[in-house]
Amino acid sequence: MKPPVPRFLVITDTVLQTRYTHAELARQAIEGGADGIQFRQKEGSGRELYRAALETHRVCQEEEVPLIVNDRLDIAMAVDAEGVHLGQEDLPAEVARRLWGLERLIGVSAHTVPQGQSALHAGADYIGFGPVYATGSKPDARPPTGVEALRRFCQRVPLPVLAIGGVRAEHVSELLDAGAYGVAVISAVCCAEDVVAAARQFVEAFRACGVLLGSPRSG
Ligand code: TZP
Ligand code: MG
Repeated sequence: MKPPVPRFLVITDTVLQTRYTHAELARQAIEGGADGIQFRQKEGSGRELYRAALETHRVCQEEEVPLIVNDRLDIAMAVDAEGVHLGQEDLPAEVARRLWGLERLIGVSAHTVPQGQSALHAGADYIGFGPVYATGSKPDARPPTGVEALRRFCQRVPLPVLAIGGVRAEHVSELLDAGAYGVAVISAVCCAEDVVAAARQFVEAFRACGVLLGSPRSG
């Protein structure tokens, strides 16, 4: 069965911090209450990515939290992940859907309403919209959209929207208020001194808005 779209997706990017592996980050983020993990590694051979994603998936499976692989449908399929996240320059979502079937999560990064609508028609399950705030984690990021652009996007694209880019726990309330379904976060969790505590702050911020996350550790 297809898992629910995560509301608090922690993206493990080991370029930004070198203390922990993807699997170690995933374990701590889940311990803190993340209800989804995205494996994101822009560099390395297919073999390296496969090994690291496989190890990360084992952790996610133990904890019953879905793993979504960024960019690479081949790696996502190879490790039997729960989903894949595709950018505008990656494989089209309809191709991923055709190759991988209806039971997997497919996320698409969208920056404009037409991109969001095509993702909807291509069979995407959710959208990553951003960067909403300034981010230091993506060298080729566009300028921040701000919260009002997120609000307009959410009004026009009837899919769950995860706000991404510079998101911190204190933003959760205004992002949900703008119509976001959830958030996707790298640095606020993965670069924190205490990864578990940083993730818990997000869980608390969701709870303060009346949103209880579905993960086994967020209760
Ligand atoms: N896509 C848009 S912004 C971004 C990605 C992958 C980086 C998000 O990282 P951070 O550290 O949460 O700003
Ligand atoms: Mg991508």
